[in-house]
Amino acid sequence: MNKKSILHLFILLFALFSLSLTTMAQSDFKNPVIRGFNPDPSICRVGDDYYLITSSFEYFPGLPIFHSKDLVNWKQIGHCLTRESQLPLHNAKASEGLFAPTIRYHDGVFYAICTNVSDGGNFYCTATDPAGEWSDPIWVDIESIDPEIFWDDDGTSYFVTQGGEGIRLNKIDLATGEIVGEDHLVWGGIGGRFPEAPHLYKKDDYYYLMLGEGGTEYMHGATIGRSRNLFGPYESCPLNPILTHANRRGQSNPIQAVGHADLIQAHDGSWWMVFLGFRVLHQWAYWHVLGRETFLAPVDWPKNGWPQVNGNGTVDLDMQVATLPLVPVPSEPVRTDFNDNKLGLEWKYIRNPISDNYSLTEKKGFMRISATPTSLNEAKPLSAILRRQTEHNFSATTLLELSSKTDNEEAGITVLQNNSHHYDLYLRKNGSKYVAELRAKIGSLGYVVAQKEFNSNRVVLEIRGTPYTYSFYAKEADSKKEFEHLGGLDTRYLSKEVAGGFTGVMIGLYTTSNGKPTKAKAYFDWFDYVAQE
Ligand code: 6LW
Repeated sequence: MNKKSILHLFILLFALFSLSLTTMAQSDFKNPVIRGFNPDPSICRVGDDYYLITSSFEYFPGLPIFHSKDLVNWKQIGHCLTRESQLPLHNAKASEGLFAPTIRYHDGVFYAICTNVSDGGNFYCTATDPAGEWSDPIWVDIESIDPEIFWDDDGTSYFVTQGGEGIRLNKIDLATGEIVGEDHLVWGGIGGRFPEAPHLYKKDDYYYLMLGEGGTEYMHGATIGRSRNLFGPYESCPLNPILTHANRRGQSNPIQAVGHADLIQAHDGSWWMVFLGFRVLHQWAYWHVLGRETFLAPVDWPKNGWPQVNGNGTVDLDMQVATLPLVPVPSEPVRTDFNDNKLGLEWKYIRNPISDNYSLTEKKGFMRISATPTSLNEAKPLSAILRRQTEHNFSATTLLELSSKTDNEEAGITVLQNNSHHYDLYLRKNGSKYVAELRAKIGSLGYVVAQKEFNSNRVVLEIRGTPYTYSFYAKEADSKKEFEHLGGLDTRYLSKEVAGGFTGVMIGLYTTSNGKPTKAKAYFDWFDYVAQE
């Protein structure tokens, strides 16, 4: 073989090796793809851009919007509801407010469809840029939840919802939100509890209707039916439930409650499913604290056939499957230094915030939060900013400067499932000194677990999480001393199984005067969040 042939052979072998590396790099991903409390995912595609929305309940802003180029790496780009005129949450108790949303793209317009169960009911907003701004809601007068809009081939638009016995279809005038014509109950699924989360797809001359069934806990699953006629009758898929862990195959899976799914055809023609599930902990009992998260699975959907999810309808934390070409997104910085004049998208308020209670400019480089009489135990707008706990193993640390005159005023850091289940590490005045206290609130049980006296109003507070324990530490900010360990509390009592509801543990920076008039202020210099997958 002459030199030229050897060179060509080398170039060919190198090209094949590079291609194999690229392919190898696209052959696995970790679930959940959006970590921490992000339930009821819905997805749409524009070209090779993917957009996803999740439910947000009593938290403000509402309906986070995420973007991806590969379905695996997601970055939040905004929220749909950022104004009180869009999102009244004054009446929202824990796990009320915004239930399951849908995001769709039609004729150049994005639609976010959802239900505010605490004020107004069903609505949709529109945008040409999914990062926002989004329009004010167009309210839809229909009693139901889990809405979506489906456009038929003739352009007719339908409002699809979960209503009582099953899934309802109503023609809708999208200019006004008016429901027109008769109400159609089209399919109730395969007989599971709570048929809900409907999503309609037109493929190969069939209408496919996918549901969540079994309830959004351990019996959850996704089922699908199809019909040549939009109004049915729908034939059940012989593989149903096409996704579930409520069976022998899924019973020991560390992911449970999979269901509430949405299907998407990728820009390369492959089919995928996003859905909710939760990462379960187990010590005799089962529980979860992170809330329902967003997961991804590949779908094999042959022409005129039925969709098959990940081969057998179950999924894993480590998915050994070929992905789209991966396009990583920048990871979140550990430190929030509060030097910017607005908070990052990961930060939320509970219900509609009182804007005067927050300032990033009053003391440059600090987040200033003014106390109000509302305590952590009340279903009211708490003076707090919160972010999701996204992993079982994490640390959350903050430097706090408390400006306070009385011992009923406090400020600190909390791990909060809801207003009746939270663990709080805070500083308050104690005569001429200060005291750091660790307090547990578990339903009707509440007590101060430990105290540590300090001379300074500047402290560093830290929570370290593991799957079974939250541990709490404090130290004076300007001393060389090590952290004082105040105690460890079970994660189990902040779980959904104990606290109930639909959200997940949030890590909050807060202040309150516990029911009395106050002028106290909390200045947070920085916040560090380190999470280990
Ligand atoms: C949502 C319903 C559900 O509206 O839980 O997972 C409700 N399923 O579809 C709140 O997330």
